[in-house]
Amino acid sequence: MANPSGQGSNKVYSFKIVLIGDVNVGKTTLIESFVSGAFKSPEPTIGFSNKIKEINIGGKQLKLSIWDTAGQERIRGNTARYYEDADGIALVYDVTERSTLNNLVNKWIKQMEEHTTKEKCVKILVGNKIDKESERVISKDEGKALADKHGFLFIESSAKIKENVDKCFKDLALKILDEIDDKKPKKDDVPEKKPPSTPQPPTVKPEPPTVKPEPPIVKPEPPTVKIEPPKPKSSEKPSSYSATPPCKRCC
Ligand SMILES: Nc1nc2c(ncn2[C@@H]2O[C@H](COP(=O)(O)OP(=O)(O)O)[C@@H](O)[C@H]2O)c(=O)[nH]1
Ligand SMILES: [Mg+2]
Repeated sequence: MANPSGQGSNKVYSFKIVLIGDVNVGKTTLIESFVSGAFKSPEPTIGFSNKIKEINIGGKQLKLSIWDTAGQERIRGNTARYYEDADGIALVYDVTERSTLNNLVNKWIKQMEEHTTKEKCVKILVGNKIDKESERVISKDEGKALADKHGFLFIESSAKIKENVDKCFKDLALKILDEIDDKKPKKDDVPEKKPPSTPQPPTVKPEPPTVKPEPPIVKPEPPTVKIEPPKPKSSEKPSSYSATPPCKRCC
């Protein structure tokens, strides 16, 4: 969820929004009123379901997948799946029933914190049924103080007379969009461009040549055999033999 799809102005942002709070506070009626615009007494929600509503905010196309549930008992076992990947959560109470606000504090907020998977999940506290002003037991200031304490957005609504119903979902969606924009690097966050540096000599050390030097080829010298004249035998008398042939005239 929260992933824009498409190009340029055709981008569609998909957000998952879940509603939590006690049975009978008006969650299903709020969704019906926002999605279809009609107020009707709905059947009590069994398990959980989701409705899709496409809206345009500030030129941005949003596809809201709004998840609805009955009381905590009904979503037990699927609780993690219900909260998983939620971009926004509406915590609803009935301004005429104190226990519904107490249960948000003691039960629903804890469960939400335990199961929310997205770090930047936006929450809005919704005090519903303000059309029953004469029966009101929770003041606007008390609701606002609780929202401020937890860092939630705050709104009071009436699903019956359709007061602040659209605003409730639009305020939530707008804040989710803000959070997405916060994640994008801002102009100031862009790291300065470094001037092109002068090319540095490579730091890689030249490897020694792997070729083993060949041993020098030694040319065998021709054998220096000395031819000595034959030695006269010691027993032999020196002869008058001469290598020179005898002269035919005088000898
Ligand atoms: N007077 C009044 N009744 C409401 C309002 N919202 C819901 N209801 C009624 O409260 C009852 C419970 O509403 P429902 O949406 O089923 O509550 P959920 O259990 O939280 O989903 C129904 O009878 C609704 O018609 C509201 O703003 N004002
Ligand atoms: Mg319901």
